[in-house]
Amino acid sequence: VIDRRAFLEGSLALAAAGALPACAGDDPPDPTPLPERPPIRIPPEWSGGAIVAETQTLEMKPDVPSVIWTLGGGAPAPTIRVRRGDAFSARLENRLADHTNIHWHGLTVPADMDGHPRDVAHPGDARMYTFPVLDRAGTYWYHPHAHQATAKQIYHGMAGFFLVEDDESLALPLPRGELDVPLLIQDKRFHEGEIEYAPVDADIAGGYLGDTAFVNGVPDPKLEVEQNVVRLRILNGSNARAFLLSITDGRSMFLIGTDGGLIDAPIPVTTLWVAPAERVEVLVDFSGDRLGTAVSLASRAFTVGSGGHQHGGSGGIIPGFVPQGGAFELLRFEIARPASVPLMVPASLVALPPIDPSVAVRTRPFVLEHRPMATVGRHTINGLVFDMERIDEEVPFGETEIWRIQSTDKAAIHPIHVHGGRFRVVSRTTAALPTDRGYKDTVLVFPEETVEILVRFDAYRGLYLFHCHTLEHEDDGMMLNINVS
Ligand SMILES: [Cu+2]
Repeated sequence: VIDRRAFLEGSLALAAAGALPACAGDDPPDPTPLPERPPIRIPPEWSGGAIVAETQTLEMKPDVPSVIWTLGGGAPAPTIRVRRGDAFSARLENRLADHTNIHWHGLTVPADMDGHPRDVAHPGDARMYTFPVLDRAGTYWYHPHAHQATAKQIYHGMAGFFLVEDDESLALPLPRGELDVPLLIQDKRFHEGEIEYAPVDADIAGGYLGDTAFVNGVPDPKLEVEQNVVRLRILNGSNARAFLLSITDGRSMFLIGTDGGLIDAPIPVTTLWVAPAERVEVLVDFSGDRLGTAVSLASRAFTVGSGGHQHGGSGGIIPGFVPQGGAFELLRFEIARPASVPLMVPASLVALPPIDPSVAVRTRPFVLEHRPMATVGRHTINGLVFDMERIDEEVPFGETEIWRIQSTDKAAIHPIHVHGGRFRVVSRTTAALPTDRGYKDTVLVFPEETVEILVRFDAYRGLYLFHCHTLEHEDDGMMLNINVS
């Protein structure tokens, strides 16, 4: 049985930390200033061309220089913004001392452009990527996918947004410009001022968890907002940590998009799961907030599973360790100015085809297993540990299938990602999530849960991947080769 309780203590702790808005009334606002927060960074935009992978020294905490690994010179990497139908190209130059590549997460690209771990740029080499942008308007992302190096490279900073717009999305009365905010959330662990990535055996079980939440590379930042509706494009770029998002005063967020773009109509929610690699787009309405007040985006405390190992890891001996399910305050919104052009939450968005499992021609089973006693590959799919040269599933081009993903793990979550396109969620053995409504490329599978998804490859043939996006699980071999033929 899954226990998804969200504990009140999480919200109360945040209230005590000053995250709740000042009381409304006739009196002037409380003159006690809020504790100062660094402003959030918005990554520069980029539409293709040369991109360099290299290390840089940046202040990840104020006045604390850290060596980070960058794609395009920052963390997050530059935000790619393109139109559907555009031709995209990028030339990756690898100045790292490690092999690397780029996976265009969620995008439908030819197999040899997808960043399969057999296709890497070695140190000093370059690699060319070119593909047409076929996918719906949405919030996608890009990151390395090199063999047994994905976790380390994303953790050290190599990740950025890939935003697609189309005529339909641009015709909607949605917030734009400064009111359309990409938020890359990642937890990291510090050791003597350096971002530390040093997983021990125990970290492989539940994944590598951090003690500090960064939003766009800034710990505990603030974002000044208008008294208006704001669009947040939230990407969980953490290696292993899931977030249960909420606004600290309990107000609704309006879910408008999932991994694969907009849904049909906004869904009001007070909490929202976002597992590693998942994206959610929400509207938050600040139009009724008083100037000078503040409210925060937070992750509520939660528990999942019965096995307990997600609470362990090397954190058991690290002061300040925050287990899976620990509460975080993520981003403080400071209400700074009146609305420029007042917006509303729209009543409807775009046409969304129904989910019709009756069109599936077969069901393909995948069993996720955690084998704590194994010496190699403690996480398996269908009993297999990833082998780059072995084809595990032959999937016919253009045929719709149900993939039944069954987790036998009693403790850890597994966010399962399919390369090469998008899918729909047919069912799950726990209560449906609001994000199950939209197009997905990564689905959160809770401990001991079975999730069915509807999959079809109809753009390209070739070798794609099916894997867990808890990155320590992926590097441990929780990944299969899917050949579309
Ligand atoms: Cu996993």
